[in-house]
Amino acid sequence: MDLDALTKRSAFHAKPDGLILQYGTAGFRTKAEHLDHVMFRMGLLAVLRSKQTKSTIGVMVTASHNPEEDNGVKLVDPLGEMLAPSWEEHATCLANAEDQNLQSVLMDISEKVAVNLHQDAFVVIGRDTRPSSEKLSQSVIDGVTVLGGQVHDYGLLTTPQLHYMVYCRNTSGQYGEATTEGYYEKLSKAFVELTGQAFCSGDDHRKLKVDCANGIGALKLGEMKPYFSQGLSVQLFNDGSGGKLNYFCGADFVKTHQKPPQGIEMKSNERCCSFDGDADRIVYYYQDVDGHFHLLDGDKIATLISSFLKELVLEIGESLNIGVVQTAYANGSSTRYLEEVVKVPVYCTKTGVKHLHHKAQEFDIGVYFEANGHGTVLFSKAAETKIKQLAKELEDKKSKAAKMLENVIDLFNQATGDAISDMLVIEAVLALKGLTIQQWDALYTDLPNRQLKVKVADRQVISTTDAERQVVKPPGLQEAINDLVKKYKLSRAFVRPSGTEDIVRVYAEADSQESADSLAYEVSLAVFQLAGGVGERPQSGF
Ligand code: 16G
Ligand code: MG
Repeated sequence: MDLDALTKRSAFHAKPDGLILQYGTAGFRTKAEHLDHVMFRMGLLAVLRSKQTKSTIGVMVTASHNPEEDNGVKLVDPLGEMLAPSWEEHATCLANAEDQNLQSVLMDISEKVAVNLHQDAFVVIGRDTRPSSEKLSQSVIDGVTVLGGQVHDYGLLTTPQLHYMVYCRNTSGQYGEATTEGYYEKLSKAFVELTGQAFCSGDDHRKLKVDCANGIGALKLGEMKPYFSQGLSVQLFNDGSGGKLNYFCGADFVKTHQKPPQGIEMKSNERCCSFDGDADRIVYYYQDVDGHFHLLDGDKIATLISSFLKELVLEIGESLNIGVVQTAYANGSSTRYLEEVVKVPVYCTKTGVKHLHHKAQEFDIGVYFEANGHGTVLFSKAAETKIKQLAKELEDKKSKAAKMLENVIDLFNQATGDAISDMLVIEAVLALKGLTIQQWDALYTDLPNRQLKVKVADRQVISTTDAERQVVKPPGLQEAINDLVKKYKLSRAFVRPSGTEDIVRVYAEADSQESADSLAYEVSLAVFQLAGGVGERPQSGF
């Protein structure tokens, strides 16, 4: 390690005085103008991680669904997974080190994790379409190269595409070819093969309108379209040519406001979906003939996909266990439907993909989705081998189902939730089962719910347990929530400190929208009073 070079280079990426940032649920995230030094340092850290794991590491520059002025960075581990939790601490230490201590903090980390500094390092980089992303990714490259690491800069990519590249590179191409064409070909081939079995009544079934949040999804889905045009015709909206990123559009906007994005022409009963700014989330929706908006979120997606997988598993007659993983935000009706109708075990973890992903790895087939539309399906190696073997056998019902499962394995981005790959799976399932979006929506009815935010002086005064469903601190808050919940029918409420914003989130559901709104409001007040609320008191009425 050339420490002189490091000192010289880091002077170009000075840390602003007094700025403290935390590697949160999905990496660092804040206003773009505060991130240059963090990018440089994450380049350094990626080199250490690469040396330690003797693998290619990914660095993604994006702030996902957050406003265009924000940016962020996260590291991708060798199998396309989120950075290991113990390294999140190293990331935070390194990002917050004062300039004059940078060297020693870096050496400290190398010692702690026992990095062989002579090992080669390889880092791949991707970025979203934010105006600040190009320059920030240059700072990452600067960090990698100053420590002698090799870089491949993919330029513009969706977050899941970068995860895919990392996974491909660390499995010597077995998972797929580590190029965008490789990604397009792998997914499209599986999609076209899978839907080839579907009976398609009329062209309408093959049409889908996609709101791309004015983000990277537009570019990449646009490139990919011709690869699967046989099976599906997509029409892109909010493609970045006019509007602003994530502004009144995208999956997060649609989910939180429960209304259609701007910039999309919706006719009644037409199937539409929205990606978020880096294309790792997706939600579906339609407007009925009376003009009512219907949202089909991550829970509805998990339900559709689990039922389909369960049927195929029964068909092949192998004892593969399926588990569904959700978070506390999952609508109570979805959990009930999964357990009672689909008859699959459901588990709840803390918010954040890494927690769901980890739990889903315990099953032969692990389906995980957050209500916000982030999720995928993981197949264990053993399940995959069994399925592939069966698919090779003589043509019969069993091998046909196995062949379909094989396509599903190829279609899902096994590294992480992916809006493009989820979209293709959903479209395939709808086509194969001959379901309209209305029929899918009618599988169960969501309990009315409401999410609110409360500002407090320090959100860390709240700590939770039981996958964030119970508060342990501050004293008295859980008791207050319990008392409020008792006042309403079919009700449930929880609060948790956000991992990405300086606020506390409140969730409530109940038998009517009025009750859900009123419960959410009352719980917000309790948080405000018992957890050090600041600014204006929560208001009722929405
Ligand atoms: C991040 C997470 C997402 C989670 C959200 C919660 C990843 C890749 N993304 O966007 O899964 O739902 O944070 O945000 O893990 P919150 O803590 O502010 O509610
Ligand atoms: Mg995202």
